Amino acid sequence: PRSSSTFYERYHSLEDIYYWINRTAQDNPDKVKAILIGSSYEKRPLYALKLTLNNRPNKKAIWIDCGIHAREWISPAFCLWFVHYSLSFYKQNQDIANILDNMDVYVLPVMNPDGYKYTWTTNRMWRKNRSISRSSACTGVDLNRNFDANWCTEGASHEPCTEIYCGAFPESEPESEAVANFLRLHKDTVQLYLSIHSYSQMLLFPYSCTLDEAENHNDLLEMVQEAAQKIRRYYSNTYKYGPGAKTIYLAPGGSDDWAYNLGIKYSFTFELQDRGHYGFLLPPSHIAKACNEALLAVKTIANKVIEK
Ligand code: ING
Ligand code: ZN
Repeated sequence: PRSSSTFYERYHSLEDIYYWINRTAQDNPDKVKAILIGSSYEKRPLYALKLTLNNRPNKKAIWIDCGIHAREWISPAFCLWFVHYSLSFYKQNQDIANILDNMDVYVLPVMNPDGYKYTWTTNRMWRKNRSISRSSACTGVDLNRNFDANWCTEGASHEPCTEIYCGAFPESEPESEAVANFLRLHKDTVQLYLSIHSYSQMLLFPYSCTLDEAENHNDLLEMVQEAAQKIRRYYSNTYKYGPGAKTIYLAPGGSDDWAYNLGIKYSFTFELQDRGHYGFLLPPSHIAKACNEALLAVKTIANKVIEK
């Protein structure tokens, strides 16, 4: 018999997510702070939650962003899942306790609120943000091509009508600029960068913007390999892993490559479920498993970063 789904096993409108952010901060005043890091093209606030479950001094931090791409609904669902899990199971789960005792976690649930809203009201398959171009009738920049990492070379486009439009210049978009500004300010504490996408079930790391190997390639490879092995073992699911350019495709201007070049040496992009059957339209009944396996990957990688 199927039990009814919880809040975290459903997809939520942007308004509901803003309400949830506010409520989560209010209900946990000693553990959670909402930080306004900027605003979107259409002037919606970009709130990140900072989780501090242990007040130890000189802690390092993890950054997790979700919802860079509007139609990838499992991604914001994961950010909510992660925050809820952290607050609920800190006292019971060794892995999450070890992470939160050693690191603060910044979670940006929806990096592209204008696009997310648009997928709920107008076009479910929208990917980009909603910025209006000066040179074209087409709308939107691909925020994951708008960062300053081999910006707009092969794998991105100067044509505003494409899905991989890089924008007028690096960080031309308020959403990518806000994240970049925040990470520049906090680069000495943020040790692990995670960006959550879907779909295709992959654990990716730099570089995506070039075929060159990252300086700590072997470390990064070992981390995602262990995470993928655990997902196979505990969830019987397959995730590919490797550097973005060789595992998925050449893609310049991505946030993980940019964060890596900034000095955040543990930088990853996760592509969550599925492998294309439902694609972006992953049914709500799949949220729990998709989030739990991604959570296992986060735990595995974060705990390996802490050991380093
Ligand atoms: N995939 C990512 C994209 O932006 C990616 C792949 C990862 C690109 C890391 C750049 C850096 O195309 C999806 N599904 O969006
Ligand atoms: Zn994406």
